[in-house]
Amino acid sequence: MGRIFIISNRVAVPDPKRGVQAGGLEVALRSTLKNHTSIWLGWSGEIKPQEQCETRTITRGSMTYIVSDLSEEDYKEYYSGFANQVLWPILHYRLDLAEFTRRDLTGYLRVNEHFADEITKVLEPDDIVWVHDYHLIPLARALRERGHRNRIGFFLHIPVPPPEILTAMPNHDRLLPALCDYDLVGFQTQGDCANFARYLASEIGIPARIPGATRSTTGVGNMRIGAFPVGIETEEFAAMAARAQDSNFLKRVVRSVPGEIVIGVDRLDYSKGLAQRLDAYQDFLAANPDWHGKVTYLQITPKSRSNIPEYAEMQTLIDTKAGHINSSFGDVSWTPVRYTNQPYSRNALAGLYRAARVGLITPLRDGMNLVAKEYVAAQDPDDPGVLILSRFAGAAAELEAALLVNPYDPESVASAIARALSMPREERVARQRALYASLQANDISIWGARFMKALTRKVGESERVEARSSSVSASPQTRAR
Ligand code: GDG
Repeated sequence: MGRIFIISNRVAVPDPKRGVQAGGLEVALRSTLKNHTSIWLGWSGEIKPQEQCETRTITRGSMTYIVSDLSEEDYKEYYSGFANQVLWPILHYRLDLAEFTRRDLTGYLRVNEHFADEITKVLEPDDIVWVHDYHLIPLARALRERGHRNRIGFFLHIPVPPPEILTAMPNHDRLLPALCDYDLVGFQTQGDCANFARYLASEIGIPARIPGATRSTTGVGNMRIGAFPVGIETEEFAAMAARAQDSNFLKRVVRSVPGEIVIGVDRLDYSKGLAQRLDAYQDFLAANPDWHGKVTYLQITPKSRSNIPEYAEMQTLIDTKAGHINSSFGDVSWTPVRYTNQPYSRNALAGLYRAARVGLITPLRDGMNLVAKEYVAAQDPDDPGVLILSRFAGAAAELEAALLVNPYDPESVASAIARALSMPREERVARQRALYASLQANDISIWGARFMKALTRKVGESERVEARSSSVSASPQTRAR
């Protein structure tokens, strides 16, 4: 096997001197990449005037980073526009929030072509390419058009809605069939695979079977699809949480909170269901006066994408709701909600999860949701907290022993909060055991290896299913493989 190319929208080059640490994806891929020469390529995170944009190569140990700056126009059209105002809402089932323009789609395709040009400068025939997430859907097609016949895989970190929603995306037929130029397309859950398989069948005429089990794949045209649910570094995270208990920061927080802690940690994003969650907590307080003064809800919500209008509006809405709960229910000695936009260190988060009796993770839709998994890993096995999890998070498929709730139904979430807070220790311990076992069964250390194995596996002829429509195999390279 040649070198491994990882391609993702953002590339955070670790720089210990400036305190830039490895990003989430880099931690996830660490064990996969450690025995290989690897090249990571994507956006530098910098926006510059067009004439000053450049591509730089930086080496750190066995990893080479190739990062490109984006122009103001690229950033607006590719990143803020098509990726975050069309693909993000639609793939999270929010057609109502999508704002499509042809100009943004053109910018999105242009930046993908640019990344393909940069890859072409350094790609060798036996290199393996692994592309990440919704920013880069057409990248394999752009590479095939440049003559590359390498193995190319794609992993989508966010959900796939049913075809009834996908087909409402203007120009979906220009974009989504390009996924067929990958050798392997991985999703978070079997539900996502099934939705995509239905799209292929109804829109492109590929009779796709749905993979029989998570981690198995199925042949679709010249590519394969499969579910590869992302995990976390379970034992390392558990150890970090146990250590963090003794930190001065944590002791100070715990001392300052009267009674039990309910915790939520989410980027400020409409997919996370924060407004509905605050409504549910308000319903809980209204229905359970005995808990007044004895429970505090800590919501840690670092800001994201603040330049997009929906995000700025949401910030005002959440501020207002949190303030309203505090003024309606709180008093001088008790603040029912502590809501902050401050980011915290991973250590601090681990300690806070462990100190919280309830993890309240209720996205309206989420590809996976790693916070739910981190909350479970952080618990004391002898006296664990209770995870309340949205049934619409990808993680719910694995974390069945959580209290699964419908985030659109605030009264039922309120009842789950009351139930979690008074759950007997034996039930908490039994649920925690089951949850922790499911984390161990799907630890992040094997995620990348599992994907790579499926990507590099030789596919038997019998597994190939020919497409009815020629649009799938638009590039001759794809058909020839
Ligand atoms: C996308 C998909 C999928 C949060 N606040 C702080 C902080 N975090 C960390 C959490 C967790 C990560 O950020 C968030 O991951 P999630 O999975 O919960 O959500 P997204 O950011 O939306 O991620 C998602 C994921 O990709 C992976 O495939 O699970 O469905 O939407 O690790 O701990 N970390 C630090 N300070 C904070 O304040 N250090």
